[in-house]
Amino acid sequence: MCEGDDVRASSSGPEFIGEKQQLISDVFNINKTGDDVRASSSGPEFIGEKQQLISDVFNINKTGRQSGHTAGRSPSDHCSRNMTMKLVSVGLVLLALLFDRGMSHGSVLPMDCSDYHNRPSGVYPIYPVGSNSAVQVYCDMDSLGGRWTVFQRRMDGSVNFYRPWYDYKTGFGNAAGECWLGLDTLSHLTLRKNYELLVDMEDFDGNKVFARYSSFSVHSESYGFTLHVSGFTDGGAGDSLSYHNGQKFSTYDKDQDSSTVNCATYYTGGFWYNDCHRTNPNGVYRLQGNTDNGVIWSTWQGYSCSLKSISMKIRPV
Ligand SMILES: [Ca+2]
Repeated sequence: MCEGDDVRASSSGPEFIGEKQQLISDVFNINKTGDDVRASSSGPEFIGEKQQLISDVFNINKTGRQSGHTAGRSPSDHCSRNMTMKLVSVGLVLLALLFDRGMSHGSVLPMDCSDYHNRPSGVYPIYPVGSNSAVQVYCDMDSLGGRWTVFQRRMDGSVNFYRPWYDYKTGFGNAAGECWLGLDTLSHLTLRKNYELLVDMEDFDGNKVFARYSSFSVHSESYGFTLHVSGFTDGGAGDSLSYHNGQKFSTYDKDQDSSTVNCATYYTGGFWYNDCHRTNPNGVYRLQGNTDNGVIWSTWQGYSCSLKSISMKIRPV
């Protein structure tokens, strides 16, 4: 996952939502299973469910207190206690409704960036596998309709991408900057929903192009995090990724490529190498110049011209 400690201070909006969400979860102990909450939480009905839940809690509390402490109370004690409970109840309902307005329709825990609506691009928490799976990600709310969950980004060379299997499996970097979300999270997300993929890139002359794929998924670790990508649409970049379709992921300490050499070592990155690549987005970041192991998208800039920036992002279809 992407480390976001230094990012949280600058993302008060989403963090605040997350706190409210956690508070509500803690109060009502809902969504603890980590299963898909969307099916049972659609819009106004779910608000009604929460209100009922709040009423139930209120009644339980009231019943418990009354049964245990009825002796010696004056009518005014009873009255003020009821008033206090009603105020608490109203407060909780308002909190639940406020929380609900901040979230998307029918989703309590945002599973990915598509669950955030009418927000600017930035770092937000998502919950790929339930309430205990919070991950900070960068949400691209601008490109081609927005709501993209960024799982890979290069932009300034601030993060080393020549890393071992464990790092690519669990994620590294900074959600606000250069980042790899992690194969575990990618696999969890894409096995639960159908996703499309957008790859945005820019060269050092300021030219911007993209490649889009209508279907993208990553199989589980037991299948080597195999890449499945198809449905190419050209945004000027050409198709450098289909060559990697069906490949397992490889790092310098786990060679699962289709070459006699260790592609991850040879091209100084980690990727779904074949024999070896048509694109090397996790290669060495170069400020300028030709390189064999740079950040490459060959169908646009060839095999030796490293890009200024590239980001890979997914959105449910
Ligand atoms: Ca090999």
